[in-house]
Amino acid sequence: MLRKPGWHAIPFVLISLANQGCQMPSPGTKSVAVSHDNMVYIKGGTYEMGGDSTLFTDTAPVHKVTITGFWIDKTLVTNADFTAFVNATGYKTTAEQPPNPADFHGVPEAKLKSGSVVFTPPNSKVSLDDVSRWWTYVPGASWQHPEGPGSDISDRMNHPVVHVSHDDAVAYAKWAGKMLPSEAQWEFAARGGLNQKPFAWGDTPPADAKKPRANLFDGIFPTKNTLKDGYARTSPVNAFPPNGYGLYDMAGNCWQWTADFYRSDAYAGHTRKDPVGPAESYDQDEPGITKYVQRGGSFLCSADYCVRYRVAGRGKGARDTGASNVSFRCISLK
Ligand SMILES: [Ca+2]
Repeated sequence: MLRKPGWHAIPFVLISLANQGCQMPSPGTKSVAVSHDNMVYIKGGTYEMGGDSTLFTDTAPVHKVTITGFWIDKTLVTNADFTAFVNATGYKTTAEQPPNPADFHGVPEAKLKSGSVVFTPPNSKVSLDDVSRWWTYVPGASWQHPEGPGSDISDRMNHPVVHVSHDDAVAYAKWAGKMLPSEAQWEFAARGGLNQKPFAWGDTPPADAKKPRANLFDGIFPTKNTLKDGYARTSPVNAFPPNGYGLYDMAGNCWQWTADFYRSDAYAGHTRKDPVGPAESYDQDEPGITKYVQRGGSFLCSADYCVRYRVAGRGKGARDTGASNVSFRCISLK
């Protein structure tokens, strides 16, 4: 019995320390010439965007969309890629910057420490309605220290960069001469040429596949991970089979930021050709927080909770908030 899809988005109250108001771009983020290395050209075409609204009401209606051809990264942006960006620019991510006390009235300044939220699995069964039972704000957690101080990325250079905010992803994309995909571009690429299939690889649910198709949460979320796919957290960006367009991790591993604002009814406003997101975001769960769409699901998605690794599934995240399962990939129009 499929449980009603849960939600991995992190409530504002939990990550308030990670929300730091308007971030000024770091100096020196001059673009490099765009390279098509590690990219695939997606020939333009028309497809049916959206999915089963009985599972996710925000994936309705299924509608025809025509996409102009574009280049897209084969893999998520890795720690090695992000290191090159930071070395070239001196960029500091949102999670590495101290919170502005002006944004946190009533919070003692001593508690305003930079950091990010980290998946911390509980030891015993918990209510799936309370995400604070498996998300912890960890001072010092950042892309370089994914589980906080004491952890590092030295043996994860080919894993996706994590703890990146939307601001961070946009800054990287600009430096690389690229951009973030729209939802419509992302889903067209993720479907890999298949029409209205539930998964990026076709019809077979991950649990029924002979070999793991993606880095998901195997077992009973969030306490019992059987590690059937071999990974409790992130995995190398090419560890699982690519989809029909040669793209890796279009399901699982890490959520992927897109360029589009989140609204549950966004598709009602889509144009037929190259649709973009709404003019402003609105999330009924947390009105007033600017949110962008994330796609693909992550290593925390399971069959009994948050099945948003389905190719039509949509996620959402506050603009200035990353997490230990949030990353991105880029596109280029030329
Ligand atoms: Ca896994």
